[in-house]
Amino acid sequence: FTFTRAIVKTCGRSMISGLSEANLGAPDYDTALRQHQNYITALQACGLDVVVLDPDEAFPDSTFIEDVAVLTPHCAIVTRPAAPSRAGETRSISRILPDYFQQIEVIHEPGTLDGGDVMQIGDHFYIGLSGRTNSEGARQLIAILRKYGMTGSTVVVKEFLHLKTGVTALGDTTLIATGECIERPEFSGFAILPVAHKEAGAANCIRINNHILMPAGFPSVKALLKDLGAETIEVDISEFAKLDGGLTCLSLRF
Ligand code: CIR
Repeated sequence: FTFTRAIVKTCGRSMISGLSEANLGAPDYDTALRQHQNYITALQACGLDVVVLDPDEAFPDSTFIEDVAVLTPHCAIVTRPAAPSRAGETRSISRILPDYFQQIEVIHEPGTLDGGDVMQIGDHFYIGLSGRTNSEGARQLIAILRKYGMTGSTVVVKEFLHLKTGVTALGDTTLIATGECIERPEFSGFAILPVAHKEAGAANCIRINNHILMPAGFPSVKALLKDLGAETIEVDISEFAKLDGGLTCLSLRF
């Protein structure tokens, strides 16, 4: 959970036609831009040097940059997003990653993988098998991780868009989870902070250095994290939630 940098991508006006199952209406672009700026400020408050990429109007969902790459201490992996409208998003990240990583790997057809399905805890990566990530994508990622001395395993995801929609790591031994992710046998060795359905959005938090970023508007989860003694920073991402996006999706951290 020690990071020094993050990459984010500013949302473009086309975001209003991004993919969504949320039924919360279209996002307001100006509010989203402001929220994105606040998100960057929060990452900086955690001590990160933030690289801000320009918006790309051709890709309405490209602000959810977490999905196009998996960053590890030993290599970067360019993913292969399953949503047809997002497939071309990998081009711009492929150009940038060599500035920061010597080893670049790629997920190939017929594998599909979204970074939102990948939860790293130390040298181990939990990979959600979701509507976006297939078993071939997970198999390729595990093979790449092994090559660099890391490990991966799969977790079936049924209720959520991505694994990290339902569970994120607050530390090496603690997860915050909701719905089906609370009971998954794969996570039985962890202490789990359970999040009720009505605050499910708060299961997507980001632990960075000594801070935990959490989405604004979830008072009981905030209280729970406070009891843990964690230093939390709340960020309002209501406009991104309208596109099924959480806090983690908006950045790549390394
Ligand atoms: C999509 O459906 O691909 C975007 N509207 C939301 C992606 C959210 N990403 C994430 O959870 N990692």
